[in-house]
Amino acid sequence: MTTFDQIAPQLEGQAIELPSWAFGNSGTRFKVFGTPGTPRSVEEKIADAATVHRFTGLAPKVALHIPWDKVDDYAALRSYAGEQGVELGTINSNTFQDDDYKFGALTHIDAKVRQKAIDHHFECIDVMAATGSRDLKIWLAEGSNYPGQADLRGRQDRLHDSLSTIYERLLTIGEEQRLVLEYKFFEPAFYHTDVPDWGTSYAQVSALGDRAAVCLDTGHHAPGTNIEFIVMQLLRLGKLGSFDFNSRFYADDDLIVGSADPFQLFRIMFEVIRGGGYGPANESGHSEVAFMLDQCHNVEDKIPGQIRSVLNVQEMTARALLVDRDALTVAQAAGDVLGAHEVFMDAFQTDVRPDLAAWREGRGLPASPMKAYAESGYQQQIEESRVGGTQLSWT
Ligand code: PSV
Ligand code: MN
Repeated sequence: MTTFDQIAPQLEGQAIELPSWAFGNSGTRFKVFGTPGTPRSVEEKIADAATVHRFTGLAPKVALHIPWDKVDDYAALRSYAGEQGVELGTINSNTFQDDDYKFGALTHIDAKVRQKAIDHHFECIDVMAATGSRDLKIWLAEGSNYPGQADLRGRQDRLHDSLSTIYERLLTIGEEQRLVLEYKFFEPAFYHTDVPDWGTSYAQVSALGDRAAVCLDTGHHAPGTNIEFIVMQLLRLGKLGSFDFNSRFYADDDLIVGSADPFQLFRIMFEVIRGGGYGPANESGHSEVAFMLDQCHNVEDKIPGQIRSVLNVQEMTARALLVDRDALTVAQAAGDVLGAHEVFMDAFQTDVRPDLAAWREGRGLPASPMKAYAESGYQQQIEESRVGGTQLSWT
């Protein structure tokens, strides 16, 4: 049996990146509900993200989405984040909310529209240079709704050309910057999507070079997909760049990670650990795989929603670390089907919450970050002070 004390050192330095948009209002195409205390500025979003980090010690970075988080002075925003105790992380581009992109952006048949989308990515790269961000994350809402509507092959070729131009520019701003390409099997397009699966993302990023990798959003697969298999394969190929963690029951629900299927999160973390994707940072201070959340809190309070999320990731990481890998290897080699399964399930069924509470206290963190946040008065304070102005949303 592996014990908590044996795995505890590996919990040090776990870092989960928070999405700035999780602190703004969000909803469905039917309704976006406002919540008292919602940020009216990027700075207020960063202050809320820093609050999650203060209570958990797990979330030292905030990812930005451009233009949602556009400001005049990114160097000043970087300093502000530093004063709050966090860093600015992944820069997400956005080519899905502009009329020109109705029929595509990086794949559009019209070179002028493609150039506009490329220029947007150049702007994101300039932002990265000012914020010190490592990753440019690209998700494309491109595809078609009806068979025959689009030239599937032509779009794939144009995507390659556009991504190559962006990638070449990215290489000019530093040694460590990376392009990560996110896939999603449908939505907003319903017949075909230009980057629908990990294989297409892998083919596109492999054609770019070493500093391009795949982003795996856990909500972007057909129901029943074995996501941990994809994790294993991408790590095996050296192309797992980042995660967008969330949970789903039906489609891209963007619910709290680990809430719909904690066992799936455990299985994913097990493959991440076994594949070498989890661990101490390299010499530039980064672990290779970026663990980001991509969630929306439509009906629950956003800050405790994010606290719950990072705690869920930490709990499933601890349980996955508890798998007795030696015993598992022996059972697998012996063809002991049920023995191997039992080793795996023993770790999953272990309640690590009391050990984690004690571990946190030993590091000057609250034993229960959820309770400590609820008692801190921060929620009341933002609800009372953030009156007037326009609450930020995903538009
Ligand atoms: C698309 O559904 C996505 O997962 C991408 O990561 C976007 O950038 C993000 O959601 C925005 O909500
Ligand atoms: Mn995503």
